[in-house]
Amino acid sequence: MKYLPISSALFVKNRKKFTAQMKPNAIAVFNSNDIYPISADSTMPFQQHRDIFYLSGVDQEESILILFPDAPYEHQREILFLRETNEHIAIWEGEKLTKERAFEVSGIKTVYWLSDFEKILFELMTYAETMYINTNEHYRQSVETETREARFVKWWKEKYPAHNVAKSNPILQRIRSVKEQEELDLMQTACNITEKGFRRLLSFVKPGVTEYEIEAELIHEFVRNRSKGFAYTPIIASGNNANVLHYIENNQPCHAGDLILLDVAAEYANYSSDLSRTIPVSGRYTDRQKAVYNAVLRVKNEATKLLVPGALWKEYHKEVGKIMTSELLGLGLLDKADVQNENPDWPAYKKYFMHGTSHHLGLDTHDYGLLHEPIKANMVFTVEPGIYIPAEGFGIRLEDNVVVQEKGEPFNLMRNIPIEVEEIENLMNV
Ligand SMILES: [Mn+2]
Repeated sequence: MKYLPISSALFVKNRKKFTAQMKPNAIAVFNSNDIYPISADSTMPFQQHRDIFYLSGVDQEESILILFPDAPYEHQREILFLRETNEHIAIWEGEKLTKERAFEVSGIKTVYWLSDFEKILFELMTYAETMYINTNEHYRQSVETETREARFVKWWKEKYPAHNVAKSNPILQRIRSVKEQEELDLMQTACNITEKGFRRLLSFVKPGVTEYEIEAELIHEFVRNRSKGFAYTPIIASGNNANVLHYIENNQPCHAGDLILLDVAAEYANYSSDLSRTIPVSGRYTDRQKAVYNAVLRVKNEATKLLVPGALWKEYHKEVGKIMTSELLGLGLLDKADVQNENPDWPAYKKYFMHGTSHHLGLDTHDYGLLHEPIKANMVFTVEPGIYIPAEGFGIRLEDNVVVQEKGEPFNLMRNIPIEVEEIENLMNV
């Protein structure tokens, strides 16, 4: 891990929030992700399952967490199982968590090796009435492989068919969406690393650079600041590539006069940041580019103000749609008839702005959060309107990450990342 140690107090709090919502006499189990194979003996870099990380801080494969708050004996209420390590294994595999180190990371006193898991689980199951299984109910999930968690759930239910089953996911969605101060600090760090990468670009971009050279500048800056890299696959889209919403080829040269849409951001300690900026290859926006840019910026600023406690997700998007519609009328991209005749299920503005304005942000880039429940303080959202005009050869998206406040406007974690036209032009022309 490149990130600095995180206080175990965060994970202690997170577990308390989870167990407070469990039914009486219930046991919950959480698994690490598998290390996914490529072929032969090569593997993808390990990515910890965000739920076990959130509840324990353990960032290692083949780990299992048990929570059983009503277990008869105190040492059975929180248990970690880890892959066995010793001095010999450390020589080959590098350092893995020892039992002592696992306690420091997680605050969990009872730590066993994985080989003891089935035996200890059996004893606990004889006391428990309900088993909390961890399924993935994220609104955008689409998983084709069987995760280690899913494999375990299958085995667990088959082995213990007489227990009641309950779902961990709604509890996790609810508690993970409201961030603790420690989490906001980690997310601010991720945003600060992203800022360094973006500033580095501003002095690097000029006509003739390729999209992948820009990607290389970013990864260099991210890793040297303790990030493991991009929080999500980066989009570096010059000219009309910006109008392909999920353009990730990043293999084209950037031409004078074009814009580059950058949707690029660093992770830190498994927390995502999520930035979009749109900059001119030549260091100056044309008047038309500037007009569209400032329209997108106004929509972003107005939309941000709507993210307040009690706001409803669907209403929020409707309101942003109205703001966007008025900007598109101002730019001459829509006329009054387009709006009067619009289909309420696919309003006219969607021709130029076809994606959502916001999503939860946290340990996942599209983070947990129950979208049918009102917005709460300390939720973190992206705000990312865009206007895409293939006929004019450019698309513009601007995206910041903001924290909903108890009172007043959201706090912008990206307040220091240049966004005004003048500031970007000045920094590109030093
Ligand atoms: Mn986003």
